[in-house]
Amino acid sequence: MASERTLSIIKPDATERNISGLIIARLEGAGLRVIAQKRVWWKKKDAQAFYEMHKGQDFYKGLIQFMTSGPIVLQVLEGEDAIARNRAVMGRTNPVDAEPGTIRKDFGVNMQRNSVHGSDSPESAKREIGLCFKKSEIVG
Ligand code: YYY
Ligand code: MG
Repeated sequence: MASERTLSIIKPDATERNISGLIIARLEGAGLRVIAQKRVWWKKKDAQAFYEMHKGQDFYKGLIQFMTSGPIVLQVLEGEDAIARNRAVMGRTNPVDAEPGTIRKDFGVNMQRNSVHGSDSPESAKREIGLCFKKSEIVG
């Protein structure tokens, strides 16, 4: 597998608890390199654009509300098999189901406040990176 890029987000429940650094250490420890990073506070339209594929789901409104409730950290991660590697170190969506040693198991609060986002495919990584970063902000 060649080197790949993926979009990572540290969510408001994690910035609120001041554990961004602990999460970044987990990502770096898994062999992922941060090649772009910024702290932002999303407006409703930013969250709606990012999560457009979930529109209509019962959790959508709560998700948009949560993702605009505080600062988040947007990151591009690079590494071998970065998309799957990031998903593996994140753990399953619901922290209760996440494997021991994963970010969501150790830091996630519940299904909504699950600390991190990671792209789920090469197509979504490309779309999400393009939504969140200009080319000049990515320094590989
Ligand atoms: O990719 P991942 O974040 O693991 O889960 P998705 O199914 O893409 O859902 C995105 C996001 O929505 C999830 O991280 C939390 C929230 N969510 C929720 O609050 N309740 C659900 N039943 C499903 C998802
Ligand atoms: Mg997803």
